[in-house]
Amino acid sequence: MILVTGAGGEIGQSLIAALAERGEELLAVDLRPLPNDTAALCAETITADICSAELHAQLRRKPIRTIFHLAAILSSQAEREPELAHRVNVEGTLLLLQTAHYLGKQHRAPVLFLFPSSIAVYGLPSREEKLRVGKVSEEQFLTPMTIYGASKLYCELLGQYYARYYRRLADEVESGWIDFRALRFPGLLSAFTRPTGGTSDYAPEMVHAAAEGKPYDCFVTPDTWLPFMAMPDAIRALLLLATAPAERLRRTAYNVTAFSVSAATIAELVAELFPGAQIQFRPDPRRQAIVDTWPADIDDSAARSDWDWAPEYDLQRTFTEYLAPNIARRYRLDC
Ligand code: NAD
Ligand code: AKB
Repeated sequence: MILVTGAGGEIGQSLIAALAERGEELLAVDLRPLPNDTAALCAETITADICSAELHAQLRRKPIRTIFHLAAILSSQAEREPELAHRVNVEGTLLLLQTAHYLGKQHRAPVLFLFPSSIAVYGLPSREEKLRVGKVSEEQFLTPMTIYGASKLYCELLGQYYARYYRRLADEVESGWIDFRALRFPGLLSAFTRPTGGTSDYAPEMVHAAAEGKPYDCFVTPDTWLPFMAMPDAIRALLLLATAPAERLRRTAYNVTAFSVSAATIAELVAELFPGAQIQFRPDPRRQAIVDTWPADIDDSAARSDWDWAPEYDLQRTFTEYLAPNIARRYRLDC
């Protein structure tokens, strides 16, 4: 059985569709009830807080072998509610690692634990430095300025600690440990769902607003650069890492990306796709300050060499072959 937490979110809904297509038995957990079409693909759904003791007691009775732990408070919301973000992102992850270890011992086998981290773990000192350094590797600039970035970086280390600590104990090796694997995602673009609470959200928000014929005020400046990825590639990355042979993995947290693009270029591509698009740039200083500390691009060569990662959607394909047809279908447009 595979457990997906945060299953009703953007990644969760797409991941559940992909896992169900592979015939997996799925247990989905989210604070909110899942959309009906996602719930229908799961063997069981639980509506609960990831920090609830009752939930963990329930999970410990299930034959769970793999966990995709997606439940989190994203960056912009986390800056508004830092204590909530710490509780969900850090305490929720710690509780789930403890449950994973318990399950591993029960089943006398390692539990695979997939954790989506983020480019938010990086903290570039200034906008100038960000543009000067270009691609950032996994070991550079690990000085996040947000509670979200700090919580992601800490949970990567916590997962690594749990994996190593229990592996070191000889008796635990026989009775199971946690096989912890983390991905540092860039901003994601989904045609089927809309983001809430993140700071890379300006890109998908521009696309969805234009598709609905609504005006959009972009909260960063046109010359703001970030790495991005289409949702199908994000799901492929999670599934590829999940099935990669352990002996090939040299790290616990890997950068993955598809393309790096400015907000101005996204606005141009959106205007090509939806000629009536009304996009204005009205930067929000707080959100701009967050994005200015995130890298303009990341180096994902370790993922490419260790587990054959390569994105299928570059910037052009993302717009013409993924967003355009699927958004047209979603909003029943002619484009
Ligand atoms: P999302 O906000 O769409 O989904 C998160 C889900 O977690 C929501 O359905 C929410 O209801 C649930 N949740 C929140 N608090 C909870 C709690 N206390 N208990 C149980 N469930 C709770 O986010 P997403 O885009 O699907 O992201 C999933 C994961 O991927 C997150 O960990 C996020 O940090 C990470 N990530 C996302 C992106 C991105 O651009 N979407 C980029 C990097 C990393
Ligand atoms: C956010 O903006 O918080 C996320 C992320 C890049 O982690 N989309």
